[in-house]
Amino acid sequence: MRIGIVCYPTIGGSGVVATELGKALAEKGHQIHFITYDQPVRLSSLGKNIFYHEVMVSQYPLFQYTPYELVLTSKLVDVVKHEKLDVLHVHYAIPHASAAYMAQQILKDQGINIPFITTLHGTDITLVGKDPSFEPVITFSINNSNAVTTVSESLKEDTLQYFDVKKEIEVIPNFICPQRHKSRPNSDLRKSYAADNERVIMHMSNFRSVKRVHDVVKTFALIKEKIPAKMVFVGDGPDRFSVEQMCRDLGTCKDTFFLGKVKDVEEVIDIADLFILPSQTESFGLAALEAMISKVPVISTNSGGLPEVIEHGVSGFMSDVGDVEDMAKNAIEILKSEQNHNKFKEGAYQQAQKFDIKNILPRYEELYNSVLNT
Ligand code: GMT
Repeated sequence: MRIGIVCYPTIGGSGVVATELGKALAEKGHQIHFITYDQPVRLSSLGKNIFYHEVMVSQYPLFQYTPYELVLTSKLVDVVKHEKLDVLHVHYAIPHASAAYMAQQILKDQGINIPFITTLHGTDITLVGKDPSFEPVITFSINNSNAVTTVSESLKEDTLQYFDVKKEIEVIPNFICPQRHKSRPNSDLRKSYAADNERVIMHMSNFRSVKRVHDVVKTFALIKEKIPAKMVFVGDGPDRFSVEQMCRDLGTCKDTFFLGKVKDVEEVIDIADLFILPSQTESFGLAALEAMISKVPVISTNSGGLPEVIEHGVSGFMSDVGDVEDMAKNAIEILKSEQNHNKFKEGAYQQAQKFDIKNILPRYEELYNSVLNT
């Protein structure tokens, strides 16, 4: 099959999922065309069956806001026509689904039929999508997609709650590529942050307010009262400055490291003993899954799709949003003994196996086939 994949090329989860999906499909012999404004971060090198088409947006003095969606649409028309694509798969509704719809209509006028699938990832629905200024376009493009998927049951429910969706939604959960996350303990790296008797607690995110990164700082301060530990933050974003400020205020700075953005998360996640994800909401929580496959138990909230990913009491624990005391208590429970820690590490790993890409890939292939046959 010749498949066009549209996604954000940035470090965020939707771009990672789209890129890893494309790479796995290419390995199975499908021809994959990534169409986006920059080379996706996880597409470090192009391999067999993989092609990348850059959407180049020019600046004109007339435009205060450059119309990216129109340039993307024209690119989609061009790539579908000349690379003879069978199907388009767009990740994140805004603005990819409406661009795909418009490309579909333009191509129809030229006698070319191209179905498109929209995968909803989370903030396109829960944060951005329900902004009334986007609502009519999102509703329309979801309803006019040839197929729609969400990455969790929870996101499906949110989509049905916030939008007047008539289209059937299939839940296809996010996945992990175990090969990529094969354990490669880097004791030198670990030693540069923590002594042998100290635990390494990690948080990784885009530091947006939905991630509640300040709760990580508060939770760590409570853990630190009971257990020798170091805190490692991975990622960057709008809240980083105030998070660093809070560490200074709470006096946890000397035990805290901010690594900034890391492209290949598996290279750092291995050094963690515990992962914290205290999000306000999380449609899925790919970062938690990436921790779990590296045998790192997870402390998180019980919001959104997280209960579909984390098995409470087995791969970690979930608490109510903002309940930092409970999160700290749970962290201490996991780390209280080597034996207990090992039990949770194994539980995390076993739970993550359920999301092995080998179980998920065929579901996307079936979906592509189903839209081709309608
Ligand atoms: O806002 C973000 O966290 C980024 C966003 C994205 O598009 O990269 O993440 C969303 O999609 C991920 C991949 O499906 C999910 O694992 C994240 O849970 C989801 N983020 C939220 O729902 C907040």
